[in-house]
Amino acid sequence: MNHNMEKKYNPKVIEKKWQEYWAEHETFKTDVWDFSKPKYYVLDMFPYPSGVGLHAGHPEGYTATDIVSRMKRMQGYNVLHPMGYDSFGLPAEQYAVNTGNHPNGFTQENIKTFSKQLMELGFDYDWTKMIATSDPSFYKWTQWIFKQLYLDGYAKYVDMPVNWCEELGTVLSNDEVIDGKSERGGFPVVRKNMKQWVINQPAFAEKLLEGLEEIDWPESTKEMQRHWIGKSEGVEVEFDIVGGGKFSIFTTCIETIYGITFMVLAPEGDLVKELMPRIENKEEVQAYIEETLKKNDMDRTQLNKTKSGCCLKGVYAINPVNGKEVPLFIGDFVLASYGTGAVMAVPTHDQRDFEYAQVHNIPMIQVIEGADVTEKAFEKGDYLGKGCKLMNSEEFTGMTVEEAKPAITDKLVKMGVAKKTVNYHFREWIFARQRYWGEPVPVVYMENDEIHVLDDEELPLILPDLEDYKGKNGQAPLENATQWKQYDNNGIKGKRETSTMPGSAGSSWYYMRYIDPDNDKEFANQELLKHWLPVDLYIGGPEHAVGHLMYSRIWNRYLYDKGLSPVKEPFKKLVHQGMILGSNGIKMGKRFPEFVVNPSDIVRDFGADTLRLYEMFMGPLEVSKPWSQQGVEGARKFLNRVWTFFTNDENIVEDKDDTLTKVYHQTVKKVTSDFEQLGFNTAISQLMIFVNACYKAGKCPKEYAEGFVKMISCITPHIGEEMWSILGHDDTIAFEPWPVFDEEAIKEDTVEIGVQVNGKVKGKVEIAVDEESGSAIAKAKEVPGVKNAIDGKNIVKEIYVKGKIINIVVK
Ligand code: ANZ
Repeated sequence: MNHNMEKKYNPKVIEKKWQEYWAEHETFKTDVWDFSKPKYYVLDMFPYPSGVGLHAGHPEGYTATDIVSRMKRMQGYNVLHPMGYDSFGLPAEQYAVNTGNHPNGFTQENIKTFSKQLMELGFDYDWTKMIATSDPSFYKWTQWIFKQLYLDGYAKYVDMPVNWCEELGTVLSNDEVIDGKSERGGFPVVRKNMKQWVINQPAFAEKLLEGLEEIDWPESTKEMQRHWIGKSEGVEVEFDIVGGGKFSIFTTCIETIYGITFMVLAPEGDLVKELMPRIENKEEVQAYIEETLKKNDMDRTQLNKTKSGCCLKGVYAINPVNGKEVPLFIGDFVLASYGTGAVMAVPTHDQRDFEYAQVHNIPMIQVIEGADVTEKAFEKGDYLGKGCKLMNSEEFTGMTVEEAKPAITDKLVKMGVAKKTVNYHFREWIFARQRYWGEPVPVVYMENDEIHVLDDEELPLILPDLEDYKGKNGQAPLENATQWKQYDNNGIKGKRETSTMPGSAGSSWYYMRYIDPDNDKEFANQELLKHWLPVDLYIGGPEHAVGHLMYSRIWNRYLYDKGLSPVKEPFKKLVHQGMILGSNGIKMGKRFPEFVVNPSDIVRDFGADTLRLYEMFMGPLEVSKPWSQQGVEGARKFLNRVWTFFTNDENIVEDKDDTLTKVYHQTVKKVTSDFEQLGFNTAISQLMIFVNACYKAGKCPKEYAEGFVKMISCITPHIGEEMWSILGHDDTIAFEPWPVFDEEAIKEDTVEIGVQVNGKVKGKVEIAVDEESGSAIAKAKEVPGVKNAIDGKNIVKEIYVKGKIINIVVK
């Protein structure tokens, strides 16, 4: 029978057919309680359900995880591959402000559109496990985890300087501020003191650093996290003040202590206030302090800023190593919030100190040899050279920097004026926003000023409806919820917190909830978490390197320490996909709307399988690559070619002749290992080689055809399923065993190796893999180029490195 000969590849029909089949049969529903197979948890960074739907970048990472999850399922794993929505956030809120409608309606609409689009791409998500962070049954547990953080002292309500953005009417975290402007919108951000909810991230700094050592993440991402944590080892030294009092400084370069010519205090620090009565130029100092308070940390610490400040006239400190009196200054480059809020300044060996000293005419003492004290030295970065010797440093003169560090520290420790310390640049995570569309913080400020955290039975604390979603005068919109705000329960009276949690709250633990999304007793069953964590493979954009990927590590580590997460690190392997650029090589976006590709258009015109295949064939997953419509057409052509060959039953033969054996096994081997390593473009190249070989052979043994269809079905599942059924199977291909390869069949029986004469390549020779040295060399000598080179010469030596090279030495 030849029933398929005439049937053309029609993705419209088969894609719909198989999407319906998978939905109807719940093909990809994971029984999380089935522990009989090994587990594999593969995770995508879930999208924010924006109003514009999927963009061309979404299918890239999602297809990558889809391929891996399909292969793992065929390899016998119980695979969990869920999808959900990071659905709290600013755009929905702005929509509410503009239209007066509740942001939830808008969000639900967007979620529907996204889910429909994702289903049209044929991803093997278990939709029964879908979550949305704005869903009360989800945020109940976000609030619950926050509550635990509060009860354990990690979430605190403190008065602190925050990044305030007037335009956005909210506080921003440090990573939402770039160059003194809001990341979103580019509005000015100022420092302002406010009572804030914060999470004590520095408490986890050391554990987070250690954890990085055990995970398979891009080194660049780990480095960004280390940098963000900013561990700094140094010494705290106490300085006496002439006429009474003392203060401490923090330095990482104690070896330069003989080079101190002044000290600088943070202008906003308490010490300056205490010293005020003794300061001769009070007005000048006061004016400078006020000036400083207007600036944010970024403006203050950037290297290229001028070193403003002023002297505290009449006040001197005493250098403990030599009793020298040194003047005190204030300068905004010293932050009250880092170290001790005071520095010893060594203008010869620190660039900021150097610039400050130049502006304020302060003398300099060089204490390290070889570092010439000019701006040039700083440009070269060699002013604190490794291995350089100390000078002008009493008994330490002549020691290297490395020797002097511990020696000087020892001396100061013995004098009782110093101790070794570690500082982290890592700050508290500001955990409240003056916004509506976020999780309410489940606390009440009681009439006696104490904080009452809600009982578990009161969770979720549901976001109330508002008539006006805009906060007045920068106040939280929930201030408008006059009824809701008032709390009166069991004799406890007070006012609810009206700010909400930041966007990163729900995404800090969502991957745990997928495992047990309907649990209403706990955030997830512990036995299930033990079985399913860690996530085996996590794919998402590099823009989350220090935000989401740091916060979720912190929440997990907290839960781990508490015995509520089974793993120290939640994401075992992490990969960032590259960006899909417009065909003009520029990021797709509003600037060049004509270059924006809508994945749904490609699905409509070419089919989902073509889109999937194309995005995987564009280049290595991790690199950014430009869109090419020709490439899309090429992908579609390849699928036509595949379809034409494998659905023609005249081409598929029962008996195996050996023509395709080698290329088939090579293909299985390469595709398997490429899929493991996420090398999809090279796997596709190999599949193309196989298809070409099939055309050349004119027929293909059924076993190989089936193996091929299984492999390609991971990339292009609809055509895969359809071809599988045409090959005579009734069931989905999803659980068919993954093809295996035979190493014997791949073994090359001949190799081509280079032949050198006196170290120069003169030609190549084909020999058997196990060729004897004597006959290999004899064959090599027959190669024309080699023959010429040795003709009439005296052969001194003949070397044969098996399977690699032959070298003939002549005189
Ligand atoms: C003297 C010195 C000499 C320094 C020298 C450096 C080079 P990290 O690595 O970031 O920890 N410092 C200390 N506290 C500060 C604060 N609150 N605001 C601004 N700067 C502060 O940097 C530590 C160095 O930064 C310290 O070492 C101190 O300057 C400065 F040749 O002390 B150093």
